[in-house]
Amino acid sequence: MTRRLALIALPALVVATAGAAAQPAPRDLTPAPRTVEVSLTAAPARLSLVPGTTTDLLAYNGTVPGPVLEFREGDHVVVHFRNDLPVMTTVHWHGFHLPFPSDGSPFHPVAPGETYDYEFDIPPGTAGTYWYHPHPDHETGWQVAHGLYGAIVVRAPDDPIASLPERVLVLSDNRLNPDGSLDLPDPGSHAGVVDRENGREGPLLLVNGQEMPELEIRSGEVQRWRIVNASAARMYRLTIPGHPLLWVGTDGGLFERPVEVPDITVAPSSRVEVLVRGTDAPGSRLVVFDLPYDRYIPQTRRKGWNCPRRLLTLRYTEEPPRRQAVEIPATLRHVEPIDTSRVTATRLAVLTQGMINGRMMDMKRVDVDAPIGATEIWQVENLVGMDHPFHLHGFRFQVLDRNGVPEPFLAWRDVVNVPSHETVRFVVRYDDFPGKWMFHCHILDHEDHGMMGVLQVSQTGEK
Ligand SMILES: [Cu+2]
Repeated sequence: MTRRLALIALPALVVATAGAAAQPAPRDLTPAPRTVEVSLTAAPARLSLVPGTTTDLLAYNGTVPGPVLEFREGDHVVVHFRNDLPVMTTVHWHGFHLPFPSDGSPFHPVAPGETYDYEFDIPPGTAGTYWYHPHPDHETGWQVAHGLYGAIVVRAPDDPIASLPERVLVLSDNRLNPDGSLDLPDPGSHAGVVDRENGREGPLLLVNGQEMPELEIRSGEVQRWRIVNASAARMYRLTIPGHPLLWVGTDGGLFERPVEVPDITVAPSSRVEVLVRGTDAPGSRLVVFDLPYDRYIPQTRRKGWNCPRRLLTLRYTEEPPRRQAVEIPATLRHVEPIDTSRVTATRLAVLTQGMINGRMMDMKRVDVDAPIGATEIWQVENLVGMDHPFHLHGFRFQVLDRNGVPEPFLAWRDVVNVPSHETVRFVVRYDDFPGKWMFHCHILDHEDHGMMGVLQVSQTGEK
């Protein structure tokens, strides 16, 4: 409560409109080749999320979402972070394989007024869509609800669809009071309990910080959409009526082959890449929807969960259709399977409401100890009546099977949704970077209330 009062007492420094397009990257501070050096500041900001009102938020470099950061495989990255918030924070580089001190986990908090340099290399083969957000102990949901999140694009030198026009779409949702302030109920109230159980959701759906933005497409064009689910708890099921989606990638980049789907589910914190083919006539418009997805226990299902929600308008330009058909390569890249013959342990993570393996998070405890270089299987079992998206820090993984059904194609992931009463197995190799790596439910309210554990990866013989 004191934290909230302190925040309101601060002057809101920026009054601006959150932008529809993705925010441009900050200036690169170094001329050095293959090095990206940027400044990132988290600070209070007064922005307009809904026309006619303003909301006191927290923002990276003054915008919600924060700037899109762009790196290339092989880059060395330095982010000079400054915490101008009235509260402790961190910046977690979601999905990145990097040294432990740069993970931005609760083990490396940054106090108000302090700075912290995050420094890491972008490994070859990791081109994809990632994102950054705070990860302080117990406060992640509160800080993300205030606007602290941003997308990252990592590019490969040999991307076979690099020539397609591209959009970065950061999805988030929120709940505002009539005066524009954030609706954050008292944790002890009924609404607070429902938020804690469900994960906080709201009816205000934002794409790059804007409600129902209009995106342009030219008839005959194929666009590449990189979609980030930055919501605390909302599961999106995207569909473009009359337009099948060509699903080409997930958290860690492209698949080997595109997969055609009528709609696509994006769990909290995960990312997808889809190709959208503009098959309608010039000048036409249509609405892109978020379809219902039942991830809830019946007692706390939010009202209206079973109604499709409008997400954005796709507007065809008046230009004549592109005459030349756009060819999508049948093979996008080679995805090397992790060698399961080298597996030395299977880790069991049993998910119940608010707990993993019957325990709540304790920063002083190590839940799983593994040697560096080990290949392991994680078996994640969800014993309860709602979905839990499971995220592992530091190491990307490949899903092997779901309820014993082999995964139909290889994909690099760092989060996998584990539906109610289902079991997912994935394989992971801890190929570098000793440290303490979090694994947790990415419904932020669940994570903040302790649905998290610590994987310690050690040099052999080190403890
Ligand atoms: Cu959960």
